[in-house]
Amino acid sequence: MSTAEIEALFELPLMDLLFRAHSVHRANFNPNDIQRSALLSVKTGGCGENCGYCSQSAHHEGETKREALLSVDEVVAAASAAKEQGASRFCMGAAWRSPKDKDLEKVAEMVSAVKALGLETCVTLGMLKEGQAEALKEAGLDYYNHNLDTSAEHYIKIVSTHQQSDRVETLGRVRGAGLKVCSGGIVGMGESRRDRAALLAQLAAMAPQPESVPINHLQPIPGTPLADAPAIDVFEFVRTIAAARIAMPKSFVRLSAGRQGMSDELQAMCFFAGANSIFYGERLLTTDNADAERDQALFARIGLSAI
Ligand code: SAM
Ligand code: DTB
Ligand code: SF4
Repeated sequence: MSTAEIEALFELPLMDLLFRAHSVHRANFNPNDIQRSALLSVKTGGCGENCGYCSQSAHHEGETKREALLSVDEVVAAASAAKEQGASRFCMGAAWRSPKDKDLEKVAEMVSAVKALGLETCVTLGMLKEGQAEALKEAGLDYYNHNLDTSAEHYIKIVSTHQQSDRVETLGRVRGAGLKVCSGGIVGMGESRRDRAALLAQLAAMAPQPESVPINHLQPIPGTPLADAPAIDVFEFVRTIAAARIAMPKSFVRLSAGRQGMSDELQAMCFFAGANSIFYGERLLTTDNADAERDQALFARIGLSAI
């Protein structure tokens, strides 16, 4: 679908858009299923990139407390706890522009150990160079997360230390190594509706489309350039989920950062619009997530089952 076609979806009356998105959702998935991924920051803060939304950039006053790379044992303990709580996938994030080969070896060990617990594995480590995606695949990695984050046009206003095209290149390496792709973006960074449509068009144009598409609501971090970004209308967020579902009918669309601040009703509307995955567990990377008890209660009330 083109940017203009996706923009036209955004322009529909909300009820028409929801009906269309839910019909596409139903034709491709059981609408009562929800996939749950847990997240762990395995290396926190001190990142040399200047992504304007991020709590981990060394360029921002609001940088979070730095932590060195965790040990394999620490990661395994967190992954076991996540499995116990019901997560099916464990995603490990590192605040790197790109991993050094020595770091990658350590992460590969983490991946193998998490895989051995019977969990699906995902990592998000920044840009990859030749051969690194293959090494991760070899270690048992299922998914690589690397978000395009926003339209190419808006990206240059948010980050200047790399380009969105660098991210596209890494996604090519990930796909080339036979890994599944997790790629999505952030809504609420001062972008226009056209930027949101352009991001979805760019993701949808990938062949094959990403298996997993996280849609994050900006978590404004004090001391970052986007701390005071204007809030977007909640229905515009729902529209973004619905448009993602229509443009990428077979992808898992993940209702990602920002759930903590959303009402149960708003989350239910996002699930109706086609979101069928969440980040599950008390923490995202450096900020709090909706807690698991609340999620379980919500799923029980509305009849969603974990897959
Ligand atoms: N350094 C790697 C990278 O940039 O790809 C991996 C970690 S980075 C924190 C992973 C993703 O988290 C970003 O691409 C962005 O989509 C999301 N993210 C980071 N900070 C966020 C925030 N404040 N609100 C919403 N999403 C955020
Ligand atoms: C993604 O799309 N969202 C996650 C994960 N992929 C790595 C990260 C959200 C981070 C939210 C802000 C924080 O906790 O630092
Ligand atoms: Fe944050 Fe990743 Fe950007 Fe580093 S590269 S500042 S960790 S989003």
